[in-house]
Amino acid sequence: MRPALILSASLLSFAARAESGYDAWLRYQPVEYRGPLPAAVVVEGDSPIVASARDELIRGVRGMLGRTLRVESRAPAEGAIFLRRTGSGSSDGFELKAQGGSIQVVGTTDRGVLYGVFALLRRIALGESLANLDDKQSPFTNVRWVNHWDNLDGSIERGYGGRSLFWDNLHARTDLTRVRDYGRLLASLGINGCSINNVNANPRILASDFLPEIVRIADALRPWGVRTVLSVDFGSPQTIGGLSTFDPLDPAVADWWKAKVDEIYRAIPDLGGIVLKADSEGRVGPSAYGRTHADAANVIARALKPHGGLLLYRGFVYDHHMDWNNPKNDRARAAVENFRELDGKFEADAVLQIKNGPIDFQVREPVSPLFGDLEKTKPSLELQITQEYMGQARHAVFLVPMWKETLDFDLRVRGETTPVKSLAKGGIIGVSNAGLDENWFGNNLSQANLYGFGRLAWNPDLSPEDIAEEWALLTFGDNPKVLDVVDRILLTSWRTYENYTGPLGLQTLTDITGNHYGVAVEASERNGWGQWHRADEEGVGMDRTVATGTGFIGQYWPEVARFYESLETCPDDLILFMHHVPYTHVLHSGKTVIQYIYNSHYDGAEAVESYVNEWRLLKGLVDERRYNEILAQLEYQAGQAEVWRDSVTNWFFHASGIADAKGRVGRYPGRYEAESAQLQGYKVTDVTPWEAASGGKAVACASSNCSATFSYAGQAGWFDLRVEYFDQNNGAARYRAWLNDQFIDEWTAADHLPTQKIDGSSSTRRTVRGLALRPGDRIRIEGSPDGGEAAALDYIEIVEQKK
Ligand code: GCV
Repeated sequence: MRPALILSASLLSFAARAESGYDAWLRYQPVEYRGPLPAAVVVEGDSPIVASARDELIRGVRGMLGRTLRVESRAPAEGAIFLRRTGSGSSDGFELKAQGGSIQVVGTTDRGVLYGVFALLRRIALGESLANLDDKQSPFTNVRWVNHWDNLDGSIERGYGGRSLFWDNLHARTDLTRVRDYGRLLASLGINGCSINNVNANPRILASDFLPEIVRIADALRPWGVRTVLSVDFGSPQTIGGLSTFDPLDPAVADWWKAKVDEIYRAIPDLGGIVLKADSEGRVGPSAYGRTHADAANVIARALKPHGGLLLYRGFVYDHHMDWNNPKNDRARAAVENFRELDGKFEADAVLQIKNGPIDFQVREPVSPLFGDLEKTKPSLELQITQEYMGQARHAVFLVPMWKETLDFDLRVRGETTPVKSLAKGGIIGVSNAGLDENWFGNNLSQANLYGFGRLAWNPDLSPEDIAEEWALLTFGDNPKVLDVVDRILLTSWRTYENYTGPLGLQTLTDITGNHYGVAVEASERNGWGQWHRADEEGVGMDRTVATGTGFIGQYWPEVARFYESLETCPDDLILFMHHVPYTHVLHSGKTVIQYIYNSHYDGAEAVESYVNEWRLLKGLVDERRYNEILAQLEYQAGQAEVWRDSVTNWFFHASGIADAKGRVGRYPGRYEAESAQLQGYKVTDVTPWEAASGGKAVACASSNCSATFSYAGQAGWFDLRVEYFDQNNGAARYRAWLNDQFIDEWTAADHLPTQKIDGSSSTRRTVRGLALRPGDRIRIEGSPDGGEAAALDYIEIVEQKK
């Protein structure tokens, strides 16, 4: 049974402060714990990490139990919590044991002690008894790192939670409090390394006069056992070192890397290592000199080796100028083709960092076959915590179920059980991109992804259900109603998002050459980037079979290859990733492909609508600020899900010419197009891509004030009014709504959506609830543009009010 939450008056102020989301899962809210607890803490050793462990223990116990542990230098007669390290073992494991009236927290390393303390505090927070405590844990891998794609100017590539924690204006931030607090969050999950700059690296990171900036950040992370890691540009020997070459086989280049790495280690002796993106997406690499990826990795790995540092070489290498017209071309094959031949040529301290799928963090991909292809090279698994193709923290998508599928996927290497997790011993690495937003990610629910990443990197055998439950309880308290709703949203959210953005292995149908956010079904086609789905009038999907397609499937071991090659066995979820089929092809589910595409989009949009309704039932049960923030996020998501639904289904209806058997696509009861309204000042404009706006058109205001008047033609009754408008990010247009002559609402379009255009990324919904409408009523929307923002409108929709 979970304990009831008791808020004591003295702790209320702490609770109120904590509810911005800043404390994430480390809220340490008061809990009722009836078991015995020693009154003192005795610490052996005085390293900064152990001091963090001691202070955290005191902080957590004080917050949750209202008691302040006494710090004693020797064992008191009545027992204590002992923090000590054995110094044996190379991993950061720990043991928690209740003994007599004492609790032993014993780590194999200082980090182990710290992780043991966090585990102890988590048990208290989860309401578990400490009476018979006997728990021994060691991490799955020694490399449990996060990568940040932070630029030195403070911007973040694919970051959705504010500007960089680390950098501003080409310097380390003056105030690094947030970095220290982030280190604490990471440590609470057992994450022990953090790369602090973008893999698209600014060479300046290696300039000697820049080193003090890195030192400051490393100093902030160190007390939490988080080792600093750097991303470097492979051309640095030339750009920073002044050499005439960066050829990895040139002895002067090898000497330069050695001297540079030595210099860094003199200042940061515990540097974790270096991440390298080379010959990818325009980055320079060994190909400039006809050298291999192994040559590139090894020259840096050899420099790192004497210091115990690792070189993480990114396996994300592909040609982004591929010929779309050649049906045999396939980006998915790139990783194996680039690295298979090099197996055995990498230094022992070079680790290949491989994304979970063969493309690029799409809503669904098969596992990268490269994991099963390396015998001598150590692979690590790269996952993306920041939700680049997954709704960019504007959509709630809990990624743990997806990661779990990757970790558990059986690659059948040599016909034997070989889950990916048994191969990824080189590490588990997550692209985090947390930022300065108070709740770190711009969305309270997105925190669950960092939490889940850390828990899985420590123990990939944990289940998504357990992780979701744990996170929900630590983050929102133990009200069963709250937990049920949060768990349900989290655990269904990936499928929901997939349903409306890219089912059946289509990949995320977004603007892949731009912001990777809004809907744009054809953006992936007819260009060299290779994220193709090849949908046309006849059918859809990439033929990756060995028999007739690109041969990608042949990169898997035979049992897996056979499974994907045959339409009989290929799972519905990946069918269009692996095969090109007619729209009338019948899936295992019994539905045709086209009907599945229609249904899944309606199911997805409906599911988000249900999240909103369920969340609204939690009013008063979740602190007000986070309740309102999450409600606003889910309501926005519900509007966007509808935009996606209509765009994708209309696009496929248009392409296939096959009607939706349920008659929904193209028919929108209660919808009134802006282009059909009585317009004053507003001009009708074509939207690109056409599917991103209802009817392919919107109205935009070219003067200082415009209006669109709609005449209501339905029955009398109570309704909600939804106004679909476009919130571009180059202004803050004002809108006002009137029912006949009565003013009913006003708002400003001042959200920060990733586009200046009138398109699927800016399309946004405003809901005015509870209007009594009569036939012939006039609804007038007035818009006043601002800056480049045109106060554009797509349509209004009048829907029966939900009971
Ligand atoms: C940091 C994708 C992203 C890029 C990213 C790249 C990578 O292509 O869109 O922003 O670059 O992956 O992982 O290197």
